[in-house]
Amino acid sequence: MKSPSLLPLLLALLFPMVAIAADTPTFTLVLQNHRYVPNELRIPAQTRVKLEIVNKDPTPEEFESVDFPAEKIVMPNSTISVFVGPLKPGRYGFYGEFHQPTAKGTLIVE
Ligand SMILES: [Cu+2]
Repeated sequence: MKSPSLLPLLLALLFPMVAIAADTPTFTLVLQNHRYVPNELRIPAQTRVKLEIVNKDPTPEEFESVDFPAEKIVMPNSTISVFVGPLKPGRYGFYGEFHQPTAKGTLIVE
């Protein structure tokens, strides 16, 4: 049987998740011709951010960094989400493991 007294509990359980999801700053990187666009992305320091990586190329790529923990495959014509940070201010390189000569970029954390 449903009781009205459950409502505050449900709200308390659900609302923090909604608030966290809504407050996560989100940035988009597009892979096109095996390059990241933009190849420099400014994100806020000491903040967990969500990167949406859109692969417009007809081949898979792997978003990867040695400067922060990240390694995730992006299939052709697909989008993935990667959570990054919180990071200290600075410059953090990333690359596409499958096309390293061209697919490189920098997170500028400030
Ligand atoms: Cu890798």
